[in-house]
Amino acid sequence: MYVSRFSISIEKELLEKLDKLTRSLRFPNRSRTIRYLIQQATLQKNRKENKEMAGAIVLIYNHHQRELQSQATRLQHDFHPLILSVQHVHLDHENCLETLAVKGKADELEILANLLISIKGIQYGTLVLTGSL
Ligand code: NI
Repeated sequence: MYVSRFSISIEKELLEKLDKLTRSLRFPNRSRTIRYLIQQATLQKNRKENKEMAGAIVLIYNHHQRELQSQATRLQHDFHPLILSVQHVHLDHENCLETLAVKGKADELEILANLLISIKGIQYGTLVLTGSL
């Protein structure tokens, strides 16, 4: 990948903030932090503009909860075009961790995630959108 160099002018306070951020993110240099900030801003913009995105829905639940698994499976079938894969891990005797790799319009992914997360008995759920396509 071709890398460009450029110089920027910013206030001293802002530069201190950039360095503080670089340290707290444990990035090796300012360039890495600026690259990260551009990626985050682009991600937010793409999400707002309902672009095609990829990511994961992560759920934790107790599999003894009645109806939960059949409800979750029904929903996953209803939204099957958005779901690329499902990984189910038995965390311990009761708890399961399910990770759905998803791809689709940001709004649709959000609807699917919220429907899954709001199923009675889901202890934890989150949607992570990492890239746009
Ligand atoms: Ni399980």
